[in-house]
Amino acid sequence: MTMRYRNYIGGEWVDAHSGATFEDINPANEELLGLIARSDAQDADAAVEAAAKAYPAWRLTPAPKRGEILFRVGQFLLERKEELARLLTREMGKVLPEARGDVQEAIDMAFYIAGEGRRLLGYTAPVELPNKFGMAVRDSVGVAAIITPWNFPIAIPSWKIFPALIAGNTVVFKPASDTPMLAAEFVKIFEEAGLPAGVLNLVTGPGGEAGEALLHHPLVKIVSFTGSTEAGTHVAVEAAKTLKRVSLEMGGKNAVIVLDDANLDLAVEAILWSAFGTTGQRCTACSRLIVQQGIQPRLTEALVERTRALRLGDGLLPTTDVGPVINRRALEKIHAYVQIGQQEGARLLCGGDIYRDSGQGFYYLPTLFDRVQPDMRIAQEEIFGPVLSIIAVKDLSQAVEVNNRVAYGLSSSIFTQDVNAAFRAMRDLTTGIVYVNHGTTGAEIQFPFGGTRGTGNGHREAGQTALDIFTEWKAIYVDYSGRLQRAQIDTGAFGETSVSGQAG
Ligand code: UN1
Repeated sequence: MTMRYRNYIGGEWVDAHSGATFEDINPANEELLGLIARSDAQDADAAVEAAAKAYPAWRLTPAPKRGEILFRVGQFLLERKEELARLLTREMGKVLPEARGDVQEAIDMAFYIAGEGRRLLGYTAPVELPNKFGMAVRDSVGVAAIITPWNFPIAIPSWKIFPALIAGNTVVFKPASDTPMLAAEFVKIFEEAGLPAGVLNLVTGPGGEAGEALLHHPLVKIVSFTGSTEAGTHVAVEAAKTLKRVSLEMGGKNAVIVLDDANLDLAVEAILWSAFGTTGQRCTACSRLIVQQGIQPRLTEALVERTRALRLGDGLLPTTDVGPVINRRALEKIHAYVQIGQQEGARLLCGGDIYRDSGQGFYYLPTLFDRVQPDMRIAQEEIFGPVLSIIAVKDLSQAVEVNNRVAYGLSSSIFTQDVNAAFRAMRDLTTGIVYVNHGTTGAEIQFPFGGTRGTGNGHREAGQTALDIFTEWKAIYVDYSGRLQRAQIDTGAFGETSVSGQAG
């Protein structure tokens, strides 16, 4: 029986008002998984109105109480980790151990942020005048529109939804149309955990219809978006028209640097995991290997051998190393980039084609290029698939320069045993995340996540910085002198009068 998934608006599961649906397909075998509500602007507007209606009461719910609900969500996620991970693999394609990791990241975020219910720290500082007190506190902002991609169908929504809710905002959640089922299961857990109606709303459907309405609705105060740089730029431009706060996480062109003195075996393991884990479909995936000339032959040889041995297949099978890519469009885009690479003069070492042995599903052979020049399109543009370009350099300075000379700046990594080289790299790599002796993926939720240049617009998700996206600072001054005290003024025309006589 085909599952039917609905929107969740004001605490009710409802069809799109038009009754329209779209199909959700398993990328491993093209099986139909479910029929999903195809929302348009009218559905999105209804969700925003429900969120706006729920906002005043949620804002005044004490943050520790909000936190208790989020702790319950974390507990339910933990109990259902396996079930959610299996659905995630079927809907999105990543191999089961990685799907479990995706759910685990949501669990980590739930518990981390639920604890903020008893922190949400502001600060006090001394003030200039006697008998006066100053403090800075965090306030909620209003309705947040949360627009998420398919590659981390539960982790990325959790990075946005938990901080938005703990801070007292209400949410309209618009997941990618490739992974709406997992989004709906996630929302059901909030419902079961006792989140009041209207605080979290779900609208599914292609971005062009429902998503666009969220960018324009005057009651939406924050837009938090993860996706391509092209789509994110559009979000920023449209949302600016009504002065919304916009937080963007976009593309990456992340590199691993390997210096001659590196631990070769460790570097090989880390590069394979970063480049071909999640079939290369992470914002943090490694798509460039910047290697010093001395170690290059041995490293390349080891990588070719190991890449050829990777087993493609359904992510539910324990024998699978690399799952499918998300859909046919992605498959075609990846293949087009491989052809561009060959036309540009890079040398194809292995892979380089659609894998058709499985008959059905969207599989691409893990692909390695060498003789890649830093300015080639395959070394500059985000491919979002299992394609790694090897770029040779003579030393650390050139490696850093090549790393930094792309339009993105999410993650970078260096393998070396030289502490001086490692510290220079930490200082000079201009990405939001830097790893030493570890690949480019695997960020933990208690640290800021985000990037420079075309990767972001200055915000950082996760960590304490997540709260800055979803709160408004309010500075409060309390003058208990009973007199008019004037900050910054030496002497004044108005004099200093005692008003109540209770000063001091
Ligand atoms: C992403 O690819 O958009 O750091 C998120 C990592 C994961 C999150 C990736 N924790 O690779």
